Amino acid sequence: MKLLIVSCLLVAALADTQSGSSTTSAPKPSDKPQSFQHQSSLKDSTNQHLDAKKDSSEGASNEEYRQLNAEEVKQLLLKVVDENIDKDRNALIVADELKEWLRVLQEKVIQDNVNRQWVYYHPQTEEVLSWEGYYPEQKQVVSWERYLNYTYPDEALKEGEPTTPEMKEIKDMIRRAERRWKNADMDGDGSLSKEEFRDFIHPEESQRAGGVAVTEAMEDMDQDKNNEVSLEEYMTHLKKVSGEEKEDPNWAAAQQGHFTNFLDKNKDGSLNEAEMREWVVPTYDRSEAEAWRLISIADQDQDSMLSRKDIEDYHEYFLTLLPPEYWVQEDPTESSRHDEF
Ligand SMILES: [Ca+2]
Ligand SMILES: [Ca+2]
Ligand SMILES: [Ca+2]
Ligand SMILES: [Ca+2]
Repeated sequence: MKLLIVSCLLVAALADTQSGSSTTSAPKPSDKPQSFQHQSSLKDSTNQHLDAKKDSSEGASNEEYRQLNAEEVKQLLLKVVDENIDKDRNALIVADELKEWLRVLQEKVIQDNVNRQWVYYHPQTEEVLSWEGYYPEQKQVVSWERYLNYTYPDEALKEGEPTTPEMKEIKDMIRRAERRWKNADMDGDGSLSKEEFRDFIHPEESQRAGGVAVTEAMEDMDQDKNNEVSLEEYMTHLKKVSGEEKEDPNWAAAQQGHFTNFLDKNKDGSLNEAEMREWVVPTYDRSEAEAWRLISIADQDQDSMLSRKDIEDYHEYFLTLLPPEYWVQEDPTESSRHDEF
């Protein structure tokens, strides 16, 4: 779960940003526009499953991750800046350097999540004919049946009408998962390869597979079922998925402003499917947008670059530049722990 908390932070950090803003007074972290987050997607149920398994193996000695103090955060940040971000070692950070690092981090979070879940389902090796048709290839796949059996209780997999509200909810989840599965299954053989599985877990990361994430977002948010998400429906959703940042008095106004000025392109007061798609599966480069947002916050001499001092002075805005391993305890089940950046 800890990794997931970080991934939420990171995804939120790679949020939409109003372009061209060069304000001199820095916005508060709570003013940051909210990027799309799933509220009741199948991801959550799968992750609960994984967490339950992990908790039982770790027992009660499961410590909370350590809170870093401000000085430690600054030192870590500068270390990351020097070792990972400042590629040309000139002690100045330009947008491209920041963008590349944000991209590396986002990819790592997604790949870790995919790896973790992939291993959980114990993929099986299948022999498939290569595209030339001559040499059989070994391919690891997870079948839909295996996914079902490993994710949901037996009772939910029985035929017939659900008997309790909880069962109905799980059955709805399974229907949603099946739609996602078919959407990710590019060759239509009923099983997912690891590449297909990535589109299943993170459809919002792919222009090809992203349509299903837009459909799910519509279903979650469009309460009056008019195929548009009104400002009110949007705010209701954000309140459900966001954490303590919503307690900040500026938060609601900032989110409403983002809806009106940025997401609602045709200014009719609600989000149609195309506008929802641009929010959920944006076509613009989120890493680049976030890089410029960070520069606009901390660039004290307005030269479009960040010095080490800029980052030190505004360190609380740069926490998302820390790689996930600084935030989580060593997890022996983490298979990709030793990935090199
Ligand atoms: Ca540099
Ligand atoms: Ca397949
Ligand atoms: Ca609506
Ligand atoms: Ca609109």
